[in-house]
Amino acid sequence: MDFTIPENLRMMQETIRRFVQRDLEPISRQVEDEDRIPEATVQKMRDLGLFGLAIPASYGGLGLGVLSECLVYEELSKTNACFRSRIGTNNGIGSQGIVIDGTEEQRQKYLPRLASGEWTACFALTEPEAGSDAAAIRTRAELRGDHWVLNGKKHFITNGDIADVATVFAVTDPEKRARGGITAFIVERTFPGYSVGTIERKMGLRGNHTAELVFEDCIVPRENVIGGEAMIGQGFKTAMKVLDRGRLTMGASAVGTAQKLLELSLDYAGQRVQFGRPIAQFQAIQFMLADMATQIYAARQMVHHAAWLRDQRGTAVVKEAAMVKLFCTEMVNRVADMAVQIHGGMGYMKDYPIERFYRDVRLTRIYEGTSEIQRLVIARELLK
Ligand code: COS
Repeated sequence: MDFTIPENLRMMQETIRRFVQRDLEPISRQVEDEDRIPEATVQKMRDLGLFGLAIPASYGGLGLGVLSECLVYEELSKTNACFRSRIGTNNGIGSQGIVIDGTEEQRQKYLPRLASGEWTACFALTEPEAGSDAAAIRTRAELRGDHWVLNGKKHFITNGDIADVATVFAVTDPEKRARGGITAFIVERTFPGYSVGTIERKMGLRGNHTAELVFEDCIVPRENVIGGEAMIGQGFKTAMKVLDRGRLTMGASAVGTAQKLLELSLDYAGQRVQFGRPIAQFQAIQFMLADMATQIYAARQMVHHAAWLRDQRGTAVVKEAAMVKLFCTEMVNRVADMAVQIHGGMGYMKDYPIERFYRDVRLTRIYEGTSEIQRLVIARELLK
């Protein structure tokens, strides 16, 4: 066994680390206050190729393997979560349907624009009546002549307000649903009948928005079924495959954020004096630091191994990906809680980044599949 991270990946990690320290972290507070990322920063992210990390090089992306991508997300998650979220849908759920199941024409048409960051993608599965039970979606698609007509509403769509193109899941056969009755479509913002609804107000992740998408007799060309005519009815499987991949990068992000919280806590505990000594000298604080570090270590090894396994196999690692999402996101929530505790009253104040991390990490146990759904997926795999 060799656990060494190859030199080229370490260099890439170093580049992202510097970018986070120089360009992102200094504005993380401003982004939180203004609830938007400055366009100049988005441009720097484009210039670094961050929008195309996971898009194959033949379509203009960096074509990174999953392990490399995880290393990038680990670094990128040591600052305000909105930066990762901004590029996340182009690399992950917004584009991977096209990467995994798209036709050659679809890949050539859409992926280069997403890889460059010229266009933003989003993933429109969730609906008011269908969250964890994704097969219960109601958005309908009907074939009329040479185009599909979509009607329905999606919500909680990350980057939905700014997306130029959406991967939309709709029911094409209500009898079959998840087994042959849900189809994935590529829907451009400019297609007639497509509109952005309410921009939702959330607990955290300021600087990155989630929105409703509304389809009212939305006209979608026949050629925009992901994977072409042969894939009509196969959209549920496409969604599942896309989510499997995202669970690994989600785990990596949790590790990065947890590492940052540990570093902030170590600094604070070394400086904060109570009872005449830095609080780091008290065993109560030391035990929390030790627990944080131990859990991060375990989570990081898990992410790296599962990502490596995925790169080796070239196909989904369903059980391991769900385990990674479950363990790492639960871990970062425990770490964030301890970080607040170590910082005491300061951890609760807006002047410190701790409270922002605490709010932002709460979402990781919910989106892209709740912890309960991960357990369900793991158990099903075990019992197969
Ligand atoms: N990869 C490929 N195909 C998969 C798959 C996967 N990981 N998981 C399921 N499928 C296939 C199944 O094999 C089945 O097809 P066949 O009958 O041809 O074998 C079909 O999809 C239906 O699967 P299943 O019976 O498991 O569907 P369920 O309705 O029971 O739902 C869960 C399964 C709960 C796993 C699914 O609804 C889910 O993932 N929910 C969470 C959704 C989510 O993460 N939402 C977050 C918001 S989107 S960012």
